[in-house]
Amino acid sequence: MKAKTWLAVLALAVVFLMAGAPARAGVVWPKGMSDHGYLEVHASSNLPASKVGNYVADNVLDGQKETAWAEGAAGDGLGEWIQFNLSPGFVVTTIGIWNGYQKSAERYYQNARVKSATIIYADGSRQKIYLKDQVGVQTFNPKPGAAESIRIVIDEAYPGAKWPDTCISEVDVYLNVEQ
Ligand SMILES: [Ca+2]
Repeated sequence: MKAKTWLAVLALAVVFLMAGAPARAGVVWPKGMSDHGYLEVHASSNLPASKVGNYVADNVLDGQKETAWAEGAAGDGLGEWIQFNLSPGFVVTTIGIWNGYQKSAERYYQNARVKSATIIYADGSRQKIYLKDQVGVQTFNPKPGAAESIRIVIDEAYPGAKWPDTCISEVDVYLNVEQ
């Protein structure tokens, strides 16, 4: 199948899925965008599930700030990362990060939050970002034409009052069709 035809099929599938089917794990429908593809997310580590929930990478794409990815390395998890692979023919236009575990104000401060991170693109280029220690979403402009994948590496963390685990509740990866 020719690339153009394939893209048309993908676009139709996206429209169909948006029309009625519920979002499934690993797929994100960025809020307010009309052209978007699929995303797959995985991480370098995650905290094992507890009695109250799990902390897997998919939690950053479920649209709920009450669930989070928590890295599973020792300490604040510096050097741990979460990576998004996106469908061919799409580029990332905006990245929104819901820092920390935003289930509640208490949970937010009990766990560590990202203070700074490095975004690593598929071509190996890097972008340093700094995050505020606050709830809600913080948006960043990726490098123009960012395609294939983005990896967010934790460089520094705001320490948690109770647990050292660094958390991210949601990542809104806005996609657009590659021009
Ligand atoms: Ca979530």
